Amino acid sequence: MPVDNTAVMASSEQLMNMAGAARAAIVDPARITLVGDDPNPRFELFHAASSLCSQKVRTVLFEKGLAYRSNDMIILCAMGVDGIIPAEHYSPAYVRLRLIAGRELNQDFVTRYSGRTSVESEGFDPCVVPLLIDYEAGRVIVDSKRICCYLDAVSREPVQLLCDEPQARAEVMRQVEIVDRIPNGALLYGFHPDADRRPDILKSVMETVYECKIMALEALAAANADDPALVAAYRAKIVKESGGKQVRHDADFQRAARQHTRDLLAELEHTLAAQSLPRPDGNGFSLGDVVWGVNLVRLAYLGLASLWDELPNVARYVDALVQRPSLRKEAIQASIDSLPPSGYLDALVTR
Ligand SMILES: N[C@@H](CCC(=O)N[C@@H](CS)C(=O)NCC(=O)O)C(=O)O
Repeated sequence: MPVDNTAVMASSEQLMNMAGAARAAIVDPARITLVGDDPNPRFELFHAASSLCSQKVRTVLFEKGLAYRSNDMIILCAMGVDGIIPAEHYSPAYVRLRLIAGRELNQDFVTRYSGRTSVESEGFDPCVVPLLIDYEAGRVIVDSKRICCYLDAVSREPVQLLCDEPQARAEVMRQVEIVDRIPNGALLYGFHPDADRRPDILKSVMETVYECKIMALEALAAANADDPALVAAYRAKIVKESGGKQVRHDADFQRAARQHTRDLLAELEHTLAAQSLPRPDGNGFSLGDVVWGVNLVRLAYLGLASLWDELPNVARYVDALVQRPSLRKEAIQASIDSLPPSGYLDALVTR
């Protein structure tokens, strides 16, 4: 992505201070690590091991061999003895970092829940991961799609994930946009009326997830009442999560989300059959393969690999993608390590 004129720059010292404050919300310091052998890396990532959007960014960082400071955040709220424990990415310091980055987006806050998380179609969610800091450029960047494109632009070696040739690049970006609009929120959080194959532990977490999120966000809005920008951010998030709560058990909504995903996979089958996507096992590995790879692993984890039972090209594509070391580590292994066990994911790995 070319560095645009609207890029919001900050001094390295200012960013270091803000990042330090955001890091302070991470309860277990063992989740703050250095990836690579640079003790003072150019990049710092706030993310979550389990998060699909974070997995996309980490896969790109892996492909590029880039060193970074990794802040693996807990993105679920929990009930403690003294009341609600907010997720770490809801902390005021982290949200302040997102608000800086959000100024580049030229988008209003999210105002509704659709089950999708695309910034372009839904607006800016100030309370999510991932977020990247580039200390050399003095920039904070949000939105996985933008972060991935940014990293590809600043570091062209050892693999270039977006090629220079305009037509091929446009096709890769078309795939990236398609994946960005998959209703992943609906598929992860929602209760499907017919065949809900999510792990039981996950289902039981999802029974109260929205209540916990809203309670935590209300408390944070009240505690930061003297900071209008933070309050507006928390209020926007409350609106979105309240929408999710309403449709969590809505059979029509859940069926539509799954059907939409089915349709996108059918479209992918046609694209692959026409061989207009580069092969993921060769030099042509692209950002499209990164985002499809991460998302197909997630669908498999949720027990939705049956969606490509009748799609032989997609099935072959999955088989090739799961061999890629970056996807094995950052999508498959990270999901195994951070999410409740799913026999469907195990089946994918042992194939
Ligand atoms: N468009 C954003 C979406 C970010 C997003 O929705 N992140 C999810 C994890 S994949 C999250 O942080 N969820 C926790 C929450 O909503 O509280 C991106 O691609 O970065």
